Amino acid sequence: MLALLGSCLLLAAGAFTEEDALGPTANTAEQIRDMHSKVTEIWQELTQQGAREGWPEAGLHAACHVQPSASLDAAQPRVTGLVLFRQLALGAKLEAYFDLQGFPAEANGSSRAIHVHQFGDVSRGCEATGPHYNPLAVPHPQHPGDFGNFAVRDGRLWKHRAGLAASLAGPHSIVGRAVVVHAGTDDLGRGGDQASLENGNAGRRLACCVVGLSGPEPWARLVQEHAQRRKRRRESECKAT
Ligand SMILES: [Cu+2]
Ligand SMILES: [Zn+2]
Repeated sequence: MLALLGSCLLLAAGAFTEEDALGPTANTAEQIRDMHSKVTEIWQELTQQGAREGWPEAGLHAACHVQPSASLDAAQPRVTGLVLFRQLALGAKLEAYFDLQGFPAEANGSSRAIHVHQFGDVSRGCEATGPHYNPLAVPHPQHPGDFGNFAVRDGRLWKHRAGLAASLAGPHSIVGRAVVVHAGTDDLGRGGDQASLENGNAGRRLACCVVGLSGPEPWARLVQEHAQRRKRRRESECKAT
């Protein structure tokens, strides 16, 4: 593979000299782009092959321990909790559990946006996590970590989502990046302004965390907890009707 990479670079270098001999370097930019995409392809193949071979049988897992933003003022709710991820195979869609509390009681029925942001730096509050993670330079809400809106009930938000575009491996892995919980609702790119196409006008960053690989235990525990919670909710709804 490395030999292939080397010969690829030599080929591209050869193309430059030829071009220079011909005079103007009109095609140089195109060739650089071409070489870049070839090298990226080889690198992706190499890393993905490694990831496939080392893939755990129970799937790859990650955990993100959500903490209130360090830069929040006292009037803002202090949201804490857990976001867990599972990916069963390389290239498979991601699944996630969102389990957050600390929203104000009057927030019932409101929707909060959650996204993956570029940097896993929460040292200066959630602002340090930068913009939405956007490896393909596309508009919002097509970013891999645009998880959308989540309903709050009794100060709590808990939800299982499947079919997410983000990945825990490969060149566009979200591991080491941040999950950010917003105070507002994501307008999903329909806000009619520039910010809508960058971040969905989702408002203040209430809380955030850094995605880190984990074992399968936290996921298994949360699956059980959620099943019990769903059962309790059903029972209380049955009693109420
Ligand atoms: Cu965000
Ligand atoms: Zn986005």
